[in-house]
Amino acid sequence: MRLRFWIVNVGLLILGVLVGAWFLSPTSQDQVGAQDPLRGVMQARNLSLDDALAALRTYTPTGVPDEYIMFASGGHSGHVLVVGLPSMRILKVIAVFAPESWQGYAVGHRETEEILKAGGKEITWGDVHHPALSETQGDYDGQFLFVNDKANGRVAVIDLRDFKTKQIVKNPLIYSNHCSAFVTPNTEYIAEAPQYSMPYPVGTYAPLEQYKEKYRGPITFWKFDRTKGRIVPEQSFAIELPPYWHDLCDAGKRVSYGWAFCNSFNTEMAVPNILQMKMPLEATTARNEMDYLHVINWKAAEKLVQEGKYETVAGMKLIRLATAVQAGVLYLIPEPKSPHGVDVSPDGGYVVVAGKLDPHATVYSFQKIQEAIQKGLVEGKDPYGVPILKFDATKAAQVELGLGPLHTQFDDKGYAYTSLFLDSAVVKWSLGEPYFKGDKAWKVVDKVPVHYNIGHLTAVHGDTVRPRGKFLVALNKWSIDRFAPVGPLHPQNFQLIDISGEKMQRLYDLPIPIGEPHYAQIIERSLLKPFEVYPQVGFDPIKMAADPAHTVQPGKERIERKGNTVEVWMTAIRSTYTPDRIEVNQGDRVIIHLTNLERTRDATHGLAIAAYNVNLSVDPGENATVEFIADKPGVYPFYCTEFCSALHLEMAGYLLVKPRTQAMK
Ligand code: CUK
Ligand code: CUA
Repeated sequence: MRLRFWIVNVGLLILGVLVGAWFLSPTSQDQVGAQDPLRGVMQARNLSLDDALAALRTYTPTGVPDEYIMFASGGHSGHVLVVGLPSMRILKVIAVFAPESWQGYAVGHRETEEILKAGGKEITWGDVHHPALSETQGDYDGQFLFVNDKANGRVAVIDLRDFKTKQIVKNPLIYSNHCSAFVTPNTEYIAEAPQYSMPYPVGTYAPLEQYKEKYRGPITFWKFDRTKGRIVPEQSFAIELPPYWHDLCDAGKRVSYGWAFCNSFNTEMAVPNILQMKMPLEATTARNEMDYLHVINWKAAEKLVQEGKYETVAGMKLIRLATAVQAGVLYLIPEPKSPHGVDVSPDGGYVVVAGKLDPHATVYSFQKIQEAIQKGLVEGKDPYGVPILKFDATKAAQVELGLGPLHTQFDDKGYAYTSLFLDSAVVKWSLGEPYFKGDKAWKVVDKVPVHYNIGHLTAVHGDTVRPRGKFLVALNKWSIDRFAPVGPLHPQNFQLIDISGEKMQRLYDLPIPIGEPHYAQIIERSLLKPFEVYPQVGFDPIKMAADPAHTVQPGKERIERKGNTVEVWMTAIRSTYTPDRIEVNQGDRVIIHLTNLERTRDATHGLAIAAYNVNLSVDPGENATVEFIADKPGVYPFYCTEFCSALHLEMAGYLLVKPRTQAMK
């Protein structure tokens, strides 16, 4: 009985397995698809198991928000990109240094045009390299984002309650910043140092023959007022640095709080002269075997300013080089030539410097740096009298990583990840104590190819005191053959990499078709608390408060004339402008205050007056003001640029500008 039971059952089991295997074996695609839809799709689309797993790890169903948000520099588009992870969906482009018509940024809108003008001359583009999220105790707090404009020496403040630019400051001392924006651990300051040293203040002339005497590379610490959400230039200060070309900085954290580390190149102080010297700058700036890491005690510098030990140059408090050296604010340490990238480990104990022309990462120990300072372990002074600490006395390790190491990020397990530009790869390696001990420390453990020419890389909270691991994005300069061809100007390529396991796994390629991103930062989405609509009708996004003086209440819409100024008090609600007819005389100054009365999410209205180069984007509850001189006579329709309702095409009106001759009558 029992034997028969077993024979029958085992027989049935074997039959079942055979039948199952027959069904699942690759026959026609339709058959497979019917039996196992996943395998059917994989076969139809020629996907490997790894491809399918990558898709499953990144796919995010509709209505499900991403877990992480990446703020990426938009390079020379002048904008910032907002991308959700792991889906890699682009969520927003934040206009910063260039007019942007979708957001109505600096195209007629009075306040944003003012922001963009900061710096005097009208400049309509910028070159964003490094976004920096505001930090509290060394970790992102989700309140503000700062970005630099490498081209013009500017820094911008973005408020993450509405993802809009609030302020742009122009540095009076420098052009072409690069070491920026970097925040200190409590966002006390936003650092900004120049790429290319020059005579200061901006506008000062000195021939290149006087480079060593007249050129300098001051680093500025912009004071940030969190409650106002603004940089306060009057409370900011700068420290004069030698005329090297400053690359990047990172603020010390935890044990190294109060310090900043900036690397530099062209310590040769070479100046361009290719026609006569027959030598390009790329050769003349790479002659020295070593360049200098700058070690800056910004807390001590702050104290010097409080004691009044500064001069004011073009409105900026400036600590002279000699004062800084005397007060122990500034030291140099040799670093392998032409470095790029400096990154402080999460515990603040190590400073990692990569060398474009050196296959190693050089790691300095903060503790050893402090000991070298205390014991006076110096190997001399640079031509400006800055003490140079001994390389061997400050070095913790040199780790051979591969060709063209640039930037480093960290995870939650004690590993560092460095981009290799020439190898087109990301390399994962272990830090030393307290993370790893003995022969487990300072070891390369994994390497993954990326496509191609990676610059920066960024991991989740990867440059903070508390990296989260999980994901890393490689910001690749070239995409070459990764996407369908779209002409000779190719997109850049963001590659999402899973770093949660021992081995890194590439998951997704995102083409970036705007500007050239440099750095990015990834924050947990739960830390961001943006408005869904503005908190009340009549909200001014620049003041981040209600603006009763310019709010137009429904029923109070009107047009007022005072001399040659015509002031229009207008409301917008689906699908009507009130008033919808504006009649002025040629030469009148026209001011339009527009209040969007909507309280519904996403009910944004536009206002396009194309003849006057105006387009507003007014979000629910927002107030906006437009001002222009009606110098062109004629009849100009205006309309709403956001498809806001079924009758959106009816949301329109006419601006009539009576010619001067007729207006006289
Ligand atoms: S930089 Cu572009 S790859 Cu301006 Cu931070 Cu290194
Ligand atoms: Cu309002 Cu379309």
